[in-house]
Amino acid sequence: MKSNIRYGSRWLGLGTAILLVVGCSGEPTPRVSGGAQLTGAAVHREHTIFRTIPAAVDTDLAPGIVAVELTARPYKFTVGDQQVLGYAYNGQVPGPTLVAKVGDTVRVTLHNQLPDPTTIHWHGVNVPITMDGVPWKMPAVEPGDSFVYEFVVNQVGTFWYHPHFDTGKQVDMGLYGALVITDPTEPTANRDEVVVFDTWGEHGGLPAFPPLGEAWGTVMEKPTDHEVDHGVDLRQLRWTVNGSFNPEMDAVAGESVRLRFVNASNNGYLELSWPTIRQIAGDQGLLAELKLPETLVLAPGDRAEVELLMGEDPIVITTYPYTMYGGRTSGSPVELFRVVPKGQGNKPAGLPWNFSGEKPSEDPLYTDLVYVLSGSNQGGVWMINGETFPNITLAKVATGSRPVVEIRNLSTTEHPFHTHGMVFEVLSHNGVAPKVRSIEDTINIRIRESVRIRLHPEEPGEWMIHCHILPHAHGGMMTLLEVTL
Ligand SMILES: [Cu+2]
Repeated sequence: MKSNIRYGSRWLGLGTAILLVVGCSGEPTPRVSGGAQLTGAAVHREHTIFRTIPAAVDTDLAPGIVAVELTARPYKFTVGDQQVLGYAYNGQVPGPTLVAKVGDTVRVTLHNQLPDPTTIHWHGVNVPITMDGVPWKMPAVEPGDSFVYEFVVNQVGTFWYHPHFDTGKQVDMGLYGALVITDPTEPTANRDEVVVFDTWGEHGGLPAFPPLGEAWGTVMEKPTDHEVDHGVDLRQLRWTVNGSFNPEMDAVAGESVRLRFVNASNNGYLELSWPTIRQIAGDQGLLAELKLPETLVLAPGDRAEVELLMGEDPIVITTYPYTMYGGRTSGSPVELFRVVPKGQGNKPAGLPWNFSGEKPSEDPLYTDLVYVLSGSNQGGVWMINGETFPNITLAKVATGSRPVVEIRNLSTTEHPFHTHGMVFEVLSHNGVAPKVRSIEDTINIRIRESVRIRLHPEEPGEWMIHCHILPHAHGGMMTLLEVTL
């Protein structure tokens, strides 16, 4: 049986389909009551029903091929009680979840019905350079045109896709979705859900998007990034969970729930908190061992997977106020969503994940490349090694080499450092090596922090390396690294 069919049936129940019809009509999301008597929430709000993101339909029945059509077009939808005009893939925000098995060929036909050129970048997935969605290697897809992205997936985990053309605007307007690559030998949780977080402004009633009838351009032309970046005071950010505020997911006491988190915000950080976080995976699939962190920081672009072991008590997922300007700030944790079990039963045991237990590689104590991050909000110029994209020095590394890179953050904000086309192993943060081997494609560099990584270049091409705070990327914090044959 094809994986997408199996997952499709579990991820797209009838109840969800009905909900989506309601959502598409522009009516506010139906609400559920009953949250008031539950304990544990730092801030009580009325709850909406958790929306399972519909999986993309695989139009090719051949085994080993996942063929999907994605149409990007302007779309009216609701965020909370507010109707907005954004962009969407296949008329849904987040876009459909693409599900493939490791080893599958993924073929995505993108139809551009936007007024702007666009592309799709496969964040965290090693694809050929011509499939990476960066417009200087391949022309962007013009309005009215189509393009076929095709690549074989050899990694396992939770990835995401989004445009890499006018990225800050197009992602902000709703163009993003998850790509889940499964391993058939993994244990199966009773419920497996993608959870995509995004931020929306709440600043003096200003909508994150222009009200219906107003062109987006009128907002873009304003001299500040206030609306575009969802505001300056990032503590006020409101987070949507699969497009809804404060949803409630149901579960069954005695069962396990696997959650696949994606932070799709342009610039919002999450510091997730709930009793007993059981983190099983990061950017690049299973961790080397189960992690039980007190909190879980998700920088823009980051992914993580956790397992919830449901007893009879609800689990309330909150976030501490965390900003790029140095991390956690004052204020109580805010509820993002909750998982409420039905029935009776004890917490099950954790699933038998095949953790490798691998130790980190030894730091060879030489450095092949240094990236110094600098810049400031004053003028919005952000640099890597004193250069702003596209006026950069092209560094080169060889396919199959394992160059050591040191990233030093001399600016006054944190930066999620993201590599295209290759993953990397984390060697150390400020000289401290991780306990176990850690493979990533996006890593948060804190203020004044020095992080050493070892790149794994395997695919030739000129690859982007950039900050995933999208206003920083637009402000110049991008460079290219050429992987030579
Ligand atoms: Cu940055």
